[in-house]
Amino acid sequence: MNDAATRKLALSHIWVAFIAFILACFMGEYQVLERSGFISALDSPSVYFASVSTHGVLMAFVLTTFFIMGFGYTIATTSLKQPIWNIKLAWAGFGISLFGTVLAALPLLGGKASVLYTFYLPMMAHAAFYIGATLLIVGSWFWCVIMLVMFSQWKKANPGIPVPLAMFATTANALLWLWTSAGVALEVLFQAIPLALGWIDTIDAGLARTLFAWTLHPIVYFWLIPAYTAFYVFVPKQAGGFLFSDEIARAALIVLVVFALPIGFHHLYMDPEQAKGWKLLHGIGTFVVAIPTLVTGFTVIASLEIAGRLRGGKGLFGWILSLPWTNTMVLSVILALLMLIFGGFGGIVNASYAMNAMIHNTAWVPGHFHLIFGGTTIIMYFAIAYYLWPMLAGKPLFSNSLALLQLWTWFIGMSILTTPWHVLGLLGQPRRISSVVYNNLLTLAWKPYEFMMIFGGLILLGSACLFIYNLAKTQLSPASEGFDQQVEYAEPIHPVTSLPEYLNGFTLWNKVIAVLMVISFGFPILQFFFMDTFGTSAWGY
Ligand code: HAS
Ligand code: CU
Repeated sequence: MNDAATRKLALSHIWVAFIAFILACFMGEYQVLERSGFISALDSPSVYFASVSTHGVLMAFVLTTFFIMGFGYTIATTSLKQPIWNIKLAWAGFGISLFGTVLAALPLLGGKASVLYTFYLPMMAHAAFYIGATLLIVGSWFWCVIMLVMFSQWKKANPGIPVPLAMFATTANALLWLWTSAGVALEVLFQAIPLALGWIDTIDAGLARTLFAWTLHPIVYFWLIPAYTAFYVFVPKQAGGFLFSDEIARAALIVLVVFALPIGFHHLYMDPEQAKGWKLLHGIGTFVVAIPTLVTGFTVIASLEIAGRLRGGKGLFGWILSLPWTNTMVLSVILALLMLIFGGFGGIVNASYAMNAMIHNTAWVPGHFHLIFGGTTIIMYFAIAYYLWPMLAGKPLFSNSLALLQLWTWFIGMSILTTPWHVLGLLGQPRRISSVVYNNLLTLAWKPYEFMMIFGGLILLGSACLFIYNLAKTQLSPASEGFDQQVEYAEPIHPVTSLPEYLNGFTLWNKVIAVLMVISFGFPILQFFFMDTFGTSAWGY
């Protein structure tokens, strides 16, 4: 495995990620309880919104960013077989992101930033929240730079040789993140912080929502790419087979990165500040971005089939049974794909312009993203952690059977939590509300689903505790003599010896992204500077 310095760096990042995660899980369970109205002592909109804002920020920004950075450092050093380029810079990035997280957490926990993780302006939080969030992002840019430098240095030193797929995927994600975070950075620097500090009196809320939409879609793929990386570079090997195609994997990652960016208006279908032609354009792009996910699903299932057949599986579906279901990586991918079917289906409904009106701002939307993010994506973060922990901590995993139980309970809990949300959305229950008790016939129909949610949340909380327990026990167990496990990368069934430059680098794709961004966001942003618009003053804190 990589050197001790990298292991410490990666472990520190990933521990921050999982501490944020477990805290947010407790908040989640409180939220379903409060929202249901079953325990009147818990009723408190102000505590609810403080909690749900902290939960969202911890899960969507802190867990993801720190996990992705830690995972990236591990991938870079093990796949390129090189130490971190400039480890001091990496620690500086860690420190800045951690400081930003703590700074943002203070107003969040104090109820001074109850603006949810999307913090739509003109709702106002304490300036420390925006400054903290900005620092979290700035720290992560250090990581992006390190990934890009290591990628290019390796390419220069190994001309004509394909960059290892794992590093290709990680660099794709670093590049995606630089492009993605620019939208929200502009919003926060030029609108939120000046407004919060009283430097300006009003902002344009339409412009703020447009800039946030720039970030809001690609950020979900920033979260997702580590899961896809594991699908491609760990799963086939762990299942006992080969990757179906290295080239298809690269092509899927490229389409994912390029088309993730210019399509954010599917979050603004119901907003008035953008015209319908632009929404249609972004809508079409949204359907294009679903394709690499379908391709990824295909490649992973094909790789699993190769493994299943190599293990002696016969018949149309017999190979599924012969997969090693007790391998945490293999079990996770199966459960992740199952959740992806329904989470992705919900995404397609959301993306369909007319159907969006049916579910927008209802409980359906948290149903969609808890299933596809909390389900598909996070279960792969667990799988990655279980796989890497022995190598990072230098000790075997405390308990594989506990890990399997944890993965199954996460899957069951997430299914029980999100199915009612989808139904409730269709029954008209709004999202972002602290109480569902309106005392009429409509809300009576919601009751059984509220029960299910509490139950699903409890299972998830138990599962999350098991996860942390297993990792902590592994790390705290006495060092094992001679334990030396290495990260093993899957081989493609047809080895790649050379690749065209467009499948081995990002220069061309950067240019394509720049053109697409100008087309899809140029006029929609510039219009705010040509139009007479009404400024909005801050509202809330
Ligand atoms: Fe989404 C809202 C559209 C994917 C996250 N999404 C959200 C929000 C979040 C989020 C956080 O168009 C809420 C934002 C907010 O707070 O306002 N989403 C999509 C589409 C996709 C999609 C089209 N979303 C994601 C992913 C996320 C994520 C991934 C996080 C990681 N989403 C939307 C839209 C909205 C939205 C609208 C706005 C809604 C509104 O009105 O507010 C696609 O990428 C999905 C493509 C996936 C598929 C599924 C393919 C299935 C496969 C599985 C095959 C497996 C088999 C089983 C056959 C089409 C590949 C094998 C079995 C074995 C045993 C081996
Ligand atoms: Cu989106």
